[in-house]
Amino acid sequence: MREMRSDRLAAPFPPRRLRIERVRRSRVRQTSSVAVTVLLVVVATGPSDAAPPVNYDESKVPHYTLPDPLVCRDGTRITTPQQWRTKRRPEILELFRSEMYGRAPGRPPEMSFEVTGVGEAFGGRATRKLVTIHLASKHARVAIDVLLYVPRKRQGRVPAFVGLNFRGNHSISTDPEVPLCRSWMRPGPGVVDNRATEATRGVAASRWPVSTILDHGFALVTAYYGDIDPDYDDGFRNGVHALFPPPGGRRSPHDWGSIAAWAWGLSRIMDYLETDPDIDRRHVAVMGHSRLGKTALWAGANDERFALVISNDSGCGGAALSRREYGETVRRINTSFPHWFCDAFKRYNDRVQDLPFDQHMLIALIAPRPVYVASAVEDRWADPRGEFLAALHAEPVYRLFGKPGLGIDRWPPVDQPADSGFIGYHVRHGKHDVTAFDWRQYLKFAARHFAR
Ligand code: GTR
Repeated sequence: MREMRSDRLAAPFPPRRLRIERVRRSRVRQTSSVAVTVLLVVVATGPSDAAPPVNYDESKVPHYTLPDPLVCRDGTRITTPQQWRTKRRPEILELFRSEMYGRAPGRPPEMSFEVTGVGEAFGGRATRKLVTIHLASKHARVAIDVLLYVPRKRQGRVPAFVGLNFRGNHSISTDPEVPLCRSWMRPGPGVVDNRATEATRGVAASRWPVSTILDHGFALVTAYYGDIDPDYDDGFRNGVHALFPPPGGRRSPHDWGSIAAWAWGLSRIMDYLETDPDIDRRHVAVMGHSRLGKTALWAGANDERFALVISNDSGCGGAALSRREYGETVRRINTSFPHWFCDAFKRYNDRVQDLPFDQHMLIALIAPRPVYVASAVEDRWADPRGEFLAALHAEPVYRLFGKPGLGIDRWPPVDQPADSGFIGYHVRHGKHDVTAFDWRQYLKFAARHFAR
């Protein structure tokens, strides 16, 4: 039995239930003085876009119908991998580009790679490489510092995990030879005047089990996401956006936001990896957590050189279905982070049911390459169940290629990964984070697929 809830494909969208919800809410306002006070405060402080309360109640998830990944806008049903590749996949990609993440440019006019340091790390188990990617156009110059740890015990080229980090390359381990990141950083412990200090060396080490990754024969490649685009709303003037100013300084509603910029940066890292003699370019997995999990999915959807894609707790705008409106919603994410998506995405703030896609189709764009979606049971903001359902509804596209998908059709119990097919999934115990448990599954999944 497939999981049958309000996530049916092809069932009509019944607007009645939503209307009932609205009526109920307005009644509460009339009868509760607390609600009236809250309303007055909101009016007095003036935010025009006060969002409805966050929904964590499964019974309040609206009924919805997901667009069928295998039916084109003109009604054509896709029945062969060839049709998917030439017709439906480009169509979906273009819809995500124009309506959600924004259209990114191609390679920059000037790009060069500078190896600034090679040494031993992790007690001689790894070769550490420091590489700077220099990007330039006639408008700006940008440098992205890439850190690689390559296992020294190896025969030939090695497969790799590549993922952006939140706090600088120096934060992923206590390796003293990694230069302190000098780029703009969001406020946080050990960050002074938006710059990292030595106090932040190694602070993200629990999310990056470098030794274990090396022991499994993989290289780890990482870069600070703020080197690509600082994570604040500056009207898209800094970071890699500065390389490509829009004509006349006027952005189109479909121009790239920050997630698209970070994903574009991952592709530039891939450009470098293709030139590195230690890396097996056919076996590069892209991985990311949270906003960088959204980024990993979008990078993998756009750039088929990523042979495997991992989304860790990516939530709204990542693996979670937008139509469920559980936890973080499209309206909320567009309000808190107006720079993450293209402006056209804001048109869907209050009408997600009109989106010409949902996030199952983002996952489907990765087919037939293996993809792994991970949730955490306490991470309700990211809608763990909605992440599972998106993975489940990507399956028809994998089946089109003759590839097994999840192998289950119900949300699995906590800590029981479904990893036998080409779509992996788990919901682990605990909070929004990347843990040793998560990495164990990714290493196993990647080792199995890359061994083929
Ligand atoms: C939250 C945001 C999420 C997620 C997270 C993160 O504030 O609402 O979408 O991306 O940040 O990236 O840590």
